[in-house]
Amino acid sequence: MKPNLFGVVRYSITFCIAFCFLVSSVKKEDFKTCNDSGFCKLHRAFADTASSKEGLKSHYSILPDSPEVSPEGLTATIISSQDDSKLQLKASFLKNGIVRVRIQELASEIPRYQGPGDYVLKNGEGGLEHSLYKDFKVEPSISQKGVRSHLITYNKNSAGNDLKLLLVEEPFSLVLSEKDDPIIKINSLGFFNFEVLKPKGNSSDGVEQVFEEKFNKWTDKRPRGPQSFGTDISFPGSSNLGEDGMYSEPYRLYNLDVFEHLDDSPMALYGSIPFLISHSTKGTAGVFWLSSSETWVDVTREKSAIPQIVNQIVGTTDKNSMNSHWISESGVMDFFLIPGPTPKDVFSQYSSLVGTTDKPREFAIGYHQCRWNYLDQKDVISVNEKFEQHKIPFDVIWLDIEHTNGKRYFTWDIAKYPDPTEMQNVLAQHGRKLVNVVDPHIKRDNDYYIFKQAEEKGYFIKGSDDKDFNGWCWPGDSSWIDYFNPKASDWISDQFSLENYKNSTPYLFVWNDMNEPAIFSGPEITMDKDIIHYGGVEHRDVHNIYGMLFHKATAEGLIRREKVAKRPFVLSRAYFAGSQRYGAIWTGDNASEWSHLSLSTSMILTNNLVGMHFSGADVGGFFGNPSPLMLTRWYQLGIWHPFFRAHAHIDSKRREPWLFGEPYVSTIREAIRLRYRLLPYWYTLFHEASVTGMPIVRPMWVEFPDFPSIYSMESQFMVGPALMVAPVTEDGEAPIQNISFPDQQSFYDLYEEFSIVGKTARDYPASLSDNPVFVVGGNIFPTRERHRRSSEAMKNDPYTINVFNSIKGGAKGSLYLDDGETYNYKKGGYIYRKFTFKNATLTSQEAERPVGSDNILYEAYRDSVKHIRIERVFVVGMMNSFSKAVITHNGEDREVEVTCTKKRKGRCTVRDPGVSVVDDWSIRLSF
Ligand code: NBV
Repeated sequence: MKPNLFGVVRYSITFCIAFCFLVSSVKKEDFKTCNDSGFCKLHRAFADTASSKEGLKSHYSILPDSPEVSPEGLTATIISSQDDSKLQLKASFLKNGIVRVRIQELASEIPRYQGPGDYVLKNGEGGLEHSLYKDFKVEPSISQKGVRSHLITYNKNSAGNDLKLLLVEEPFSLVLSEKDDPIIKINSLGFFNFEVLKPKGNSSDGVEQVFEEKFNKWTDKRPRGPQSFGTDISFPGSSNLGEDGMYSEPYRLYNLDVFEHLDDSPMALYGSIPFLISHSTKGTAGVFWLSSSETWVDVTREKSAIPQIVNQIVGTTDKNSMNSHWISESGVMDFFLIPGPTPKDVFSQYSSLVGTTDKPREFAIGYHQCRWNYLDQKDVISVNEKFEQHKIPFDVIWLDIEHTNGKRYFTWDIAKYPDPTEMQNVLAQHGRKLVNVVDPHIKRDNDYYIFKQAEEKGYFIKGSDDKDFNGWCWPGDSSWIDYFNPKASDWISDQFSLENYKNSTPYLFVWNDMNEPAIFSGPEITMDKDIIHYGGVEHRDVHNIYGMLFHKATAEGLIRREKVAKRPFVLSRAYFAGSQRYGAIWTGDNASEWSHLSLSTSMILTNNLVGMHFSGADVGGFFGNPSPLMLTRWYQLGIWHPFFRAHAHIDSKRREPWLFGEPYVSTIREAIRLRYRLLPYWYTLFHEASVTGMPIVRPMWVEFPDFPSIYSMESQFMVGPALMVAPVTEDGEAPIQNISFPDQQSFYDLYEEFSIVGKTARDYPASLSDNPVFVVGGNIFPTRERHRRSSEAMKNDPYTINVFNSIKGGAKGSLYLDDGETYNYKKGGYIYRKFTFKNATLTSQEAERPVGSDNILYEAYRDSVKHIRIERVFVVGMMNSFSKAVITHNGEDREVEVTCTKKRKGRCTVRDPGVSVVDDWSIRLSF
């Protein structure tokens, strides 16, 4: 079994299933281990010492009488008894229960990078000021043992319980509690350790301080010297991480291009999101660590030998605690305690900081067909036609780096693609789009206009010699735009305009690859940390957000390129917290291996928990050649991931679905069609995620938080609240799937509609055509049942409403629709229906509209879709048989026929109830 949930850190590579084998040739020696990184090694050694001695006390304490209170929060001075260094602690409280803690030198001659808040937080640093909770109370106290502390009662959570933060003076520690139950503890293990910035010279013992650090052939000059920090953050009561979730190395959050990455490893990868969630039957909580510098995180189970310094004061023993040790290289120690208490609260609290997934273009949630590379224009058109012939829907075809003139992005290899505009128009006539790759490395070539302009304007990142930084990448000698310069970022956005990007049309969208940034000639295949960006910022401080800034600039370019702003679609490989505001990401270069097939779900679930909802994995596996069976299984899984794209390496064999013959092509067609039938449900989930921050695909515990037996489960997962997917990810003609049903709820097989009530598990032999999916009773979801070539071709199709009764009877669900491309929805141009089924009556009502919605845009949109009707209603799980339905619509009652069958676990069908999707109506089943 996989580790459970607590280890929901970051990024891409998450957790592996036991026994996954992969032949991988990752070059481990190219990448640092904790031991190779001076600051990681230092903090781990510090933690080992702190854990080894019984009763060892942290040498940090709060300077007596330093705590001060203002409406902005509490400040205090932390002092180290080892070197008398002083740090300033600031704690501020947000209205939704979040506590922000910032720690840095009280005074320093050398400025510290003040953090990436302006890029990462949804409204920048200033945005949080409006969310401050100023009405908190502070009570200082002295325990019987003479320990001084300050108890801040600041808010209530959604359960109505008081939230309290306890600041203990000696040793310095913080405890966040709900009522009097600790939920998060800081420095309770004594790992807090802060390297204070000092000018170069001799240390107090006369030894010259070491500033430089070497790795392989590279030297990091570290001009400001060591400045790292770390602390333990524990979650009492969170005990469900399995042993196999533990690694000897910490998780590494440092965006890197790790070629042929392992399937189960805490090594760095393309993206990182420093957000950790803990869940237990007691509740859900999290910590968001706002640092864009290299960060390592150890996640460990409570070791009984560790003296719990804080426990002695707050009086709990927390035998079941999960501990994390966070270590960052530079910037300010800045973290947000996210109190929950429900999973839903945690997602909404986190997204109040970094924003939610931006609503995608509707086509972007359809199927994407990619490979490195479609050879030429003829090839693209022929693939488009073959999809028609085989009646397989798809929305987008992609061009990789070979479409350019010598890896000069924004250009075309005209010999291969003689008329790119015509090519895009042909696709558009079929309701389809094109995506081109635009990488961040710019070929150093005086005849290349992008290079020339960027060089003249001084927009490139500078090297240590103050000349444009020159590194090696696909085009040979290359330079990189400095997105920290707002003018440079703006300029690159302009390069996506229809005038500047020659042969581009509004049907062209973009893919940002290699934006970690990947630099073949750099340390660990990336940029040197001591490079200085615009504004004097060292790359070390901002490495993990570089890729996001390129993603953002690209998305802005696409928004701007038409007179009426349209939503962009940009796929990025690198990402950080906040990237969800700019587009989708994918999990990078996976392999055609069974282990990578199941791993993809682990990675995508993790990304969904940490707000990066629009993510997917290369269907088929990037490296290698999948067997027809593996490819089919991969499609059957891929349709359940928010971003659904097939992709393949240039050396892999062609693998468009029809190349494999029967029964594979039909099975793949069925899978893709199922994705398209469910697009209204997916689009509604994307809408809800964009408002609430709820993950689109969810680990089981999010929907069933009180069932510890499924906490670690990733072999089954939820797509929204209604569908539980149990994908087949192993070889064999008909492997037996052991499927769990965690609640005393009705689960219905999506295809057969029989219900399973009160069973905890069941064995299913899964033959090739089986793609096990179960509907959780109590849900209603919309589908569109006509097979079309693309999502655009479905726009006017009628809806089917699928009602699945809960065990007690009754169900609810929703349907969201808008024009799928503009921002009119922001001003009310959308339809959002809520469905309820109660007492044999299905009701459609308008969901609450935000105050200030524009009625004109609403009316206009409503008018444009009012012809779209509900063509069918299925109600599954009915005890009785009904013969008619009474439709109440526009103040009138009408009767229509109903057919009920016992065979299908009591399924009743109302055909053509004669109601529009935009109206209020009810359908009452009657005898
Ligand atoms: O642009 C080529 C590939 C691309 O197909 C892939 O999806 C990216 O992850 N790219 C990496 C660079 C080369 C990888 C070997």
